Amino acid sequence: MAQEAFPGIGPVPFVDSTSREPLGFRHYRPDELVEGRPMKDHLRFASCYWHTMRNGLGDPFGGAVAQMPWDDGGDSVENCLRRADAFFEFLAKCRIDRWCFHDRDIAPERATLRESNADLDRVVAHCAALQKASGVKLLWGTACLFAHGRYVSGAATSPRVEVFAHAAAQVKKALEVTHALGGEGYVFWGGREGYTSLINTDMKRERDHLARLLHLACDHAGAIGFKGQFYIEPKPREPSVHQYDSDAAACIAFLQEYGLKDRFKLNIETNHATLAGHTVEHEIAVCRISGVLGSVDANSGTDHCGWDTDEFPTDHRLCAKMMLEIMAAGGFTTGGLNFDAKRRRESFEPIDLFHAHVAGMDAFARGLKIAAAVRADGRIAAFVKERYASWDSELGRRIESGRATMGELESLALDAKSWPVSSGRQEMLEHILHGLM
Ligand code: XUL
Ligand code: CO
Repeated sequence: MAQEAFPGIGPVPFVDSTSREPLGFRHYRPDELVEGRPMKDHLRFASCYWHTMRNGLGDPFGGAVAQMPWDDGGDSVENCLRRADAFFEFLAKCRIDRWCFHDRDIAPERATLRESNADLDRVVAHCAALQKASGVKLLWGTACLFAHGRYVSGAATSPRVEVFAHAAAQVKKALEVTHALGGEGYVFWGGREGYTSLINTDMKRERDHLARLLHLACDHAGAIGFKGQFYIEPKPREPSVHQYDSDAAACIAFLQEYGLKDRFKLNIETNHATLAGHTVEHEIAVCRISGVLGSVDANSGTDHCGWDTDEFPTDHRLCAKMMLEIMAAGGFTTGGLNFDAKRRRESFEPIDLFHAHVAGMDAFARGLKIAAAVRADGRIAAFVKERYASWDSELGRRIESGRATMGELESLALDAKSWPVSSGRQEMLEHILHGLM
């Protein structure tokens, strides 16, 4: 048997909710039923390869510090295979049964796409075997269309047609390997699809080209029989000053404008929502009402910082607010909670990977239980229903169904001297909500 990457650790135990053992699940119980559904099916946790295995925790001021004794730092396929072994060992010990990756996380970029594809195939075959042996599933795959220098001005939105061609070819292969691994979804995150200055940018052409790549991907999925869900992941800035997929509403409008809404849903990321000036609950709600909530990249940010810090979501109150919206949308089907999160630079020991994921998983488990309690309590939902009750009147129904005319409404309004408005009771509702947390 290969040498263990995490000797002396795990499987992470289930401990009492009052336990003082830090590396243990105080709330997460995979098979415990919440609203009749096992916790693990509500939460559908995934770990991402790029942060868990490939992030050395460097920052703009200093290099990698993460200790990864299983990784020799080279770009041989053998090193890639050892890394995959370490990752699947981590998943099993941490009780996570899904994962996500970019093509270039798991296998290196070579001089030509042909050579890169050949090495990717070797690593994918190994990952397929690891999946089979462990029962772990692929939540989604994607292509890295932002790291290589050819993508300096975007991939689908590059001013160079040759770069578009390369991006399309890379997506083709990434889709094929996602399909080969039984992926439940495929993500497009904008990467460098945006602009730094309008002065040198043909925005119409760039958006048209982005939509063209998405259509090509849909066509190819049909050709190879990939029935997984496509997702777009909104983010307003970073790395570009303006990203075309800036927030959920902008993405939905884009999908509608280009005839893509049937095939795509959204992958909402907490820290991207805050960068867009929204809460993550807002972004999930926007998806919910449009029927496009797909998946969630679960992380958190530092509100007063303005950078995508990709911190682990360890605050159960944030998780409860997210779970309330996710449950209101009917819960996940193909999607899940992917920890698109990295440890702080100072948390550089291998065991910190466990502490970080366990903290996030437990926060979501607790958040799930709180959300279920809020729904069972019912006072907040009842208040909101009552607040809009006048719309259930004959007049409300006539307006909502489009039967009322301006003239009819004017005749009701012209001589009115009082209006039955009532308090929104925000503080009372917050008191109820926080009391249940
Ligand atoms: C970048 C980001 C990506 C996507 C996948 O901010 O979130 O890691 O999730 O490309
Ligand atoms: Co993400």
